Parts: sequence; C-alpha cells; structure tokens
Amino acid sequence: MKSDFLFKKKPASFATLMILVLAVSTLSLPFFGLNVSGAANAPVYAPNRSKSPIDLPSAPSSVDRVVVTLLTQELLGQLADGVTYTYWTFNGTVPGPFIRLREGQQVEMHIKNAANSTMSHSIDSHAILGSGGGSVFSQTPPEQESTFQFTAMRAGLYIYHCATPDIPTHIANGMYGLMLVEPVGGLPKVDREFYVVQGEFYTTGGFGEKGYQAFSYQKANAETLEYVVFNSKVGSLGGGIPKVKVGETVRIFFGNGGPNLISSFHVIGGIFDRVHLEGSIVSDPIRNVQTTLVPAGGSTMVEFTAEVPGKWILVDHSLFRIHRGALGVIEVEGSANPSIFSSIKNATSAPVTDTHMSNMTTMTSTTATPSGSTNPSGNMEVAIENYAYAPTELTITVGTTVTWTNMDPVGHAVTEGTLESTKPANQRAFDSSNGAQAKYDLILTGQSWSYTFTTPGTYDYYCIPHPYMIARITVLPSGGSPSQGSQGYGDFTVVLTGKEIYAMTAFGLVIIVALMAIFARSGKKGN
Ligand SMILES: [Cu+2]
Repeated sequence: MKSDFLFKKKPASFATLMILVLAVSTLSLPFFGLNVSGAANAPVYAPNRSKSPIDLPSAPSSVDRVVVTLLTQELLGQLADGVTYTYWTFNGTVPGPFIRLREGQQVEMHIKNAANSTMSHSIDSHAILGSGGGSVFSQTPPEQESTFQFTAMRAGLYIYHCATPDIPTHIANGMYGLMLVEPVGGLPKVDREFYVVQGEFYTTGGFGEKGYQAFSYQKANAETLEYVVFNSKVGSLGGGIPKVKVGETVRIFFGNGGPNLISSFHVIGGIFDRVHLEGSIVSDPIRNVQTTLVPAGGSTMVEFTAEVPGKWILVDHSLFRIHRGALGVIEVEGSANPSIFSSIKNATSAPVTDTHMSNMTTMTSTTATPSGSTNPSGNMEVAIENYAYAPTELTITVGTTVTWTNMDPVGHAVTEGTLESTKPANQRAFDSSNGAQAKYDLILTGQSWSYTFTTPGTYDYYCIPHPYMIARITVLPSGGSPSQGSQGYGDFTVVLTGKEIYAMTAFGLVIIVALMAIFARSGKKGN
C-alpha cells in the first residue's frame, strides 16, 4: 500500500529528488541548529511532521495482548511553506500513529516523554473505559515513562489525545490521533484505506505569515483560528497525492482533533456510499451521503467506490476553511466512464486566442518541442484550473516568457521547488508568492503572473497553499543568440484542451502518413 503511494510514476526522478532533499536537509541541519534561538531568527524551513494518510496498519495484531508505545515529543515542523511551528506530537507526527486494535484485546500502553520535552504529557483515549480515558495513569514528566493496561471493550473508531493540563492547549498543538477497535471478525475488506485527521492551529501571526509562529493561547481561547488543516499541514493530506484506481473501494478513517471546530466533512466529486456516523463502526451505515458532521473529539468512517477518474478534493464544507489550509486531494486514475460523467460542451474551457499552424511545431500534448534552428520564442501560457497546472509539463527555449493565469475560485502560487523543498525563498529561481516578503502573495482569480526563463535547466514548481499541485518546465538552450528567438512568430497564446491535443495528434499523424506516401512514391520513381 505504502510503496505505490508516491513512487509509481517516475521512480528515477523521484528517487533522485529525494536523495537531493535528504542531502540538502542534512547539510542544513547545523544551520537550523544555530538559528533556533528567538522567534525572529527561528528557521523558516523545518521537517514535515505530517502523518502520511496511507501510513496505517491493515489489520489488528492477531495476539490477545499487545504492547503500544507512544513517545511524546515537541518538535519543530512545517505548518505551511515558510511557516514553522512547534508541534507537540505522539511519535513525531500529527496526527499520531493509527492504533489498530481488536475488540477484547488487552493493551499494555507505554507513554514515554522525550528528555527534551518542556512539560508532562499523557493520553486520554476515547476507546478506554476508565478514569480520564487513561490520563490518570499516564501523566508523564520529561524523560519518564508511564505504563498502564486496558482492554478494548467496545468496537469503534476513537480519538485519542493528550490530557495534561491545560488539556486544550496540548490538543491545539497537535496531540491527537485515531484508535480503531475492530469488531471480532474484522471490518469488510476494501482496496484502499486512508487516515486523515482535521485540526486547527492558533498562531501568533496571521495565516500565511512567514517564519516561526508561536501558539497563541488568546486566539485558541477565543476560538479565532488561523489554520485548519488535515494531517497538520496546509493544503495537503500530509505528503504527496495518494492514488487509487477506477473501480477500487476506498475507506477513509476521518477524525477531528479540534480542539474547537466541528467539521462538515465532504469529498468534492464523490458520494459516500456508506457513512458510519460518529465512528460507530458496528452500527448500520447510512447510505449515499454528501457531507457528514464530525464533532471535535469525534470521528467518522466513510466508504465509497472510485467510479470515474479525476481528483477527489477533501474539504470541511465550511468552505472558507479551504483558505485556511483544509484541503487535500486523492487522485483516481483509470479510464473514463462517459456514461457516468462526460462533458458535452464546456463553455469555460481555457480560451484559445491564436492557433496559427506555424506555432504548432512548438508544442505537443504535454511538451513543447523547439523546432531546431528556427528556435521560436515568445510567450507560453499555463492555465491554473481545477487545482492543477495545465499543461503540467512544458519544454521551452531560453528567453521564453511563461504566463500563468488562475481560473480557479481560490488563490494559487507558482513557486520553484516542491513540497519537500528546503531551499530558502530567496534562492528559488522564481516565486510568484514573492517569498522574500513576510506574507506570501497569491495569484488571485482571473489574475496572471509571468516569468521569463533565462537559464537552461529543469524547473519543478508547485503551489504553496496547495502543494500537491506540481508541474515542470524544461528550458533548453537557444539554438543561436537569444535575439534570434524573438524573430518570426512574435507573441502567441495557446492553451491546449484535450480536444485540441487530439486534433493536433491526428494532424501530426496525417502529415506523417502523407510524407511516407510521398517518400514511397519518389522511391519507386527513382528505381
Ligand atoms: Cu501533552
């Protein structure tokens, strides 16, 4: 399950990227270490503390008594690109590990508190019948360990959280996760399972304000949040985009850590076939549900089938919260099913302002190939639509200006790098968000942003608030002097839609067939 998460498409380039990221991170460690004193000098880049939504055990252990060890740690992490925050964690991630038990199982629970913690931590699991859900037995000062045992008495999907005073402060800093107690005999099999927990963060600075952000007790107490996120980071489920295939059945274990908000959990483009309200996995599910309420300190288990390809967008349907980070994507890959869903006429497709045939040599469906000696240069357009860049890959020559136009109802960015980048903002080749500023700029609905590429190379880029939006531009050296590039074609603006891509592919095939026919005929004449 885990292995085909991110590594499916481009193993070589991804592996290379990861090696680079690791190298950069390692080299950067001393730098980070020197800068942790004082908020003003605090590092802007820190490790990702998000729990991956696919990182969960597929079944409970078969033994009757299990040992679960949780290490509580206070760790610097990345709340958004360029925004760092000290998360309080179980096992170093937010949410903490997905704990999968079976009804009747005995659990020996160890709570270890890291030596460098600044305070005590504990656990209150809603799955536990007993004083404080375990918190009475588990208040643990730094460098200490507490142990207690419980029996998982009732099947269900439960939130666990830290319950050390001030309890809501510990929860607001990220100390929560899900504990599943499966009924004897287990849950029905599905093809994919995901683990997602919503939570709010209350920072001293406003949403998107860069640099180190401290917890604001005042804002948390007033319930005036700055961030609402899934798996602790803005605009993601805590990593790349999980993939499922058309026809597969999907289950999402969704929790709400809160501490304050109720979530109206919804998947854009999907219908929940079954919802186990409030985590009641032994009750009959309700069926065909659009949006389900998940209380703070509660959960839900939803199941549905991937019937058409596309992107499912996970949201809290209190929708302004997508502007606060609560947005994640699962991609469904596979063949279209036009009888279920297909376009007949789309009035809002990307505009085509000029389609001179002479310019067609500069592009294909995903790659614009420069035509050798003529080396046309000028403008290329990239649409930002449906939380994606179109095209996602573009090859241009030096001197080309690329213009991105946002057609989505929310703001986006065009920033060199990827979600895992550790490159400081001022070292990025391009960044529409103007990373040097205290707060990032967005390309708003209908607005455009341009950049002229002057150096050959391969540039990955992404959207800071929606880091699963990734794309690549390859810049080739020009055939001659840069001035050559401007002659000939001048400016043109072409945004390709699917139909045009097919049309151009067909056109190309016709030309090839015609050339082959001419070639064959002239060959015969020669003989
Ligand atoms: Cu705690």
